Amino acid sequence: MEHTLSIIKPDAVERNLTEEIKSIFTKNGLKIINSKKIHISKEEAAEFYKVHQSKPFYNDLCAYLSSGPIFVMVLEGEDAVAKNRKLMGATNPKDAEPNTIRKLYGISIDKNSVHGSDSVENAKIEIDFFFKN
Ligand code: IDP
Ligand code: MG
Repeated sequence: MEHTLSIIKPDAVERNLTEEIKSIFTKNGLKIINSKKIHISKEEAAEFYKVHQSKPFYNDLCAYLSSGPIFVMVLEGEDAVAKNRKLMGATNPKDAEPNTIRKLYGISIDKNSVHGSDSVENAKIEIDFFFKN
């Protein structure tokens, strides 16, 4: 069984979309095996998103992820990484396929409601980041 990390970002937690988004995962064969609601610091967000540190949007991205509570989950299932990415939709909600989470709920390219690991390797790193004590 494969595992991946999903984050419901501040824009979606704030709009009380957590239960709706969780049900999209569970209805599509992804089991939520661990989860927590947390509010991370900008420094923690900077560490989490360090692969993007050279990007022009890095500072805003870190400020945004730490701007309010987030809901982090470990999803388990067959092809969990790819399945989650498909359910999320494209980074920019405008380009996302119909019925994907970002098409349904995303506000803009930065407030796009969810994060999902992009590979099995990064999923391990990201799960450890939030759930290894
Ligand atoms: P992903 O979340 O679909 O994997 P990434 O390219 O890994 O997309 O970017 C991480 C996050 O950075 C995105 O989810 C989005 O919130 C933000 N982001 C990506 N590209 C831009 C941009 O061009 N402007 C502002 N924010 C961006
Ligand atoms: Mg990414």
